Amino acid sequence: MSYNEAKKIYAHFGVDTERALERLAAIPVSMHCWQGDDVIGFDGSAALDGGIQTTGNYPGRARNKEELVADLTEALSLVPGKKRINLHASYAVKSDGRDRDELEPRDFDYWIGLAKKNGWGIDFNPTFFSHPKVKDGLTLSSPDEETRAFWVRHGKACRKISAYIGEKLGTSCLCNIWIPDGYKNMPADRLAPRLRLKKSLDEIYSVKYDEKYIIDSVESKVFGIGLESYTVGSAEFYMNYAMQNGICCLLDNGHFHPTENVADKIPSLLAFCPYVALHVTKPVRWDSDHVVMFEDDIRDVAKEIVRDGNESRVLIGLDYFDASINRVAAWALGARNMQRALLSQLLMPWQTLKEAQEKGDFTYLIALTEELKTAPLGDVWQEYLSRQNVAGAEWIDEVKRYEREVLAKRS
Ligand code: RNT
Ligand code: ZN
Repeated sequence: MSYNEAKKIYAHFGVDTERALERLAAIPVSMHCWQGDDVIGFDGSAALDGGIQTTGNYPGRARNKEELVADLTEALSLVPGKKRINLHASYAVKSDGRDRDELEPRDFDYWIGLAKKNGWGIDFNPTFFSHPKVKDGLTLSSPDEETRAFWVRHGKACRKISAYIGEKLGTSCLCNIWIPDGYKNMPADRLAPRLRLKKSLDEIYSVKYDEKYIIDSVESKVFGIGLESYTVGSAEFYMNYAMQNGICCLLDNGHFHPTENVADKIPSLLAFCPYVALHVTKPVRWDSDHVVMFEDDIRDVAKEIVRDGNESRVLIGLDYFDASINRVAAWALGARNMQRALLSQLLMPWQTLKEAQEKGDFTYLIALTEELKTAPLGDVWQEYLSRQNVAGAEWIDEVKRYEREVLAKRS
């Protein structure tokens, strides 16, 4: 079927495919740099810790910034739409031995230059893991004052860097705080670590920046590997902290109980805050960080972003790290699937469905929703890809070529 026929079918349901494609092209998706090197970074860490894990040993891991940037650029050439990249502080490009608490904005000039050249925005994350200053698994909630102060300095340095990035690129940089702090076994005190985290955050956020340059977020979690009994930065802790302090929550859909509906948290938060940030991932039984697939839960997330026109308030970032498949393919797959999910929901007649709900006509609501499930989404997707000059299903052949010519030569 051709795009023109698909367009007619959607028009029959009151959906304007041209408008959907226009909106889709304007929604930024932030591509996480850490899929390419198994979250190792450039600052000397040999292995990933903090209760998160990459599993698999597929050949071709990027071992330095040249390889990482080449792979990321290759992956992004296979992804349609508006792009941002998401960096961690551990990907600083500096030639001296300054530690993470002494990072400076100029350490990210390399990335800023690259983003400028390619028209990408940048988002940022302080790195509170894979570092000798993590003491007994704790950072901002540590009872050891020297440790806590080190990580507060790191958080402050990262916010300064984020504001600098936002200013240089003319698009506000999301600065997201996630810490691994927690306990493997049952703690004797669940309050004191949280009060210390609160104090640390107060110190980090005491410096005020313009929202034009930086948007701050905090990312909660249920548990990490080896930290199963207690997580200092729980959902309730951060939600209250964010509300009290005018910052935003970041929802990672791997960070909730498996039966929780993470999509439904988006409108709940939007009722109170200007922004909600996302780490989109595919959790399989736990926070396993599998590649995002075109599946119901991701379509539900996409639904909550576009259905009320909130695409400028929901900041979409990807967060997964699969080392068992070609990493460039992993990047492209997840980003394409996120876009595909957004398109699937942009092609729904939400106004009509909302009216049916208001009238209490749930029969019509269900009937129309079900009919649209088999509407020709694929033809509109193909049209989008060709307008964006991005490969269709043959993108995987390009990744295979890149694997043969570049990745395979690395070992
Ligand atoms: C960990 C969090 C966090 C990290 C990245 C690397 O559970 O999801 O966002 O995955 O920052
Ligand atoms: Zn995350």
